[in-house]
Amino acid sequence: MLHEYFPEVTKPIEYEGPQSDNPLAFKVYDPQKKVGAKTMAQHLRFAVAYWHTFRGTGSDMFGGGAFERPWQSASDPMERAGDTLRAAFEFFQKLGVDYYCFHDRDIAPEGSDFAESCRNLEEIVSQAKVLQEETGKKLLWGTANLFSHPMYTHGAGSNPDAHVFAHAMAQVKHALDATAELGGENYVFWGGREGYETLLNTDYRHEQEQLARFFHYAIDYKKEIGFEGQFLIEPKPAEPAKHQYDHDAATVLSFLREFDLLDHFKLNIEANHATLAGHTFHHDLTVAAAAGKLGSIDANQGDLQLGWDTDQFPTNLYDAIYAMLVVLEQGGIGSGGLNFDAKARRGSIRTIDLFHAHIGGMDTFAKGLVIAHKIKVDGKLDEFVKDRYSSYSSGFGEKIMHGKVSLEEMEKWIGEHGDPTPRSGRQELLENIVNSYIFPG
Ligand code: XUL
Ligand code: CO
Repeated sequence: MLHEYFPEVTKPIEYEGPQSDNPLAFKVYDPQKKVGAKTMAQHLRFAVAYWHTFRGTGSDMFGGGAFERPWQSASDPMERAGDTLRAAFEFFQKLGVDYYCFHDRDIAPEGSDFAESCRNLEEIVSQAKVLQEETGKKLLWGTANLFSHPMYTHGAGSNPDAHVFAHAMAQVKHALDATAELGGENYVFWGGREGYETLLNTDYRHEQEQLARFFHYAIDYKKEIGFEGQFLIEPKPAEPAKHQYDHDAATVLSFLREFDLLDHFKLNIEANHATLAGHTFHHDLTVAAAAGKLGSIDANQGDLQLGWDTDQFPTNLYDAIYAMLVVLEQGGIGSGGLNFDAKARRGSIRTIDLFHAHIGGMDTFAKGLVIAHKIKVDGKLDEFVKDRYSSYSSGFGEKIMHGKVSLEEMEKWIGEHGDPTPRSGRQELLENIVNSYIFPG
């Protein structure tokens, strides 16, 4: 009999509905329930983040690990990695989540040299493959950790030392192999330390060109091995670097366009990264989607009082509604999903807390989906926006949009029609309309 890591959860978490007071049940998320043409599970494609949930220790900058995880107790690193993997698959099954995401160094330990690290990864990947086949669980995305090792202190692809660049590329090669081997549906690049601390030692243009080269090499290798997954870049403005190159969705899109990379990438938008950049989650999702490039979501939330990446589990219903409005508007999240890049708080030391955290995030997004779908079906908001721009859809406005009107003609038009009448943006009315879908009734 295999060791059980979550004995407190005696049966898989199930939907019991809003009246249930069972903390180990979903109140809204009902995987097979249809919302429009798809089930909730198909819309939401939830994923568990391996690093926080199974490798997180609760450490912060004022103190080391606070969690004692039974799967992390073996003294041999490979035995520990195997135990962690089994704990992870028990968790996925009990929680009823179909997907997970990992960094290479989350699932397999660093060896004494690069070759040993690669062997460790291959060994754990072969174990993961068996567990995926046994359980039907799938890999949403893999990635390489190119930020923890001290060699990456000054960046990976943007490192001033070509030796480090080559190491990072070799690591990406193996992480891509691992992701492909496990049927990963995407591969993520989060530029952990791709940025700078001071411009006094930095050739900004050179680092941008290096980074572009790094991505082009990755694309070439993707083709070479026939990996079909979607490449994603995850923007973040700062932390750990003072200034990160993938600042926000708009910056990444502009970088991709400049370096002829746009066709090969979509974006993985993380809520807490968007707010760190001084935007709302809704904003960065909208910017990505408007370019046809919203590929996946790291679902979490920050803390207004704390100015850093707190990676909390998402409980904010408005954020979830707005996110799902963007997703529904673009016809779904495609091969992406909602990855809970979130950690239970340092004080939440019990393994059961990991269940409560995910259940809360899943119910929040399920509710967001249901409400966003209602808003879409009713069409009031869409109609309002359409009407707001209707002056561009015919006559003089349509000609303007086609670039067919000279400035002289515009001046003449003003002469004939007088000054425009100001119109209300009706924000409060629209906010009340959103609330009307939330209020019970
Ligand atoms: C860091 C972060 C990463 C990426 C994957 O802030 O979000 O965990 O999601 O490297
Ligand atoms: Co993330």
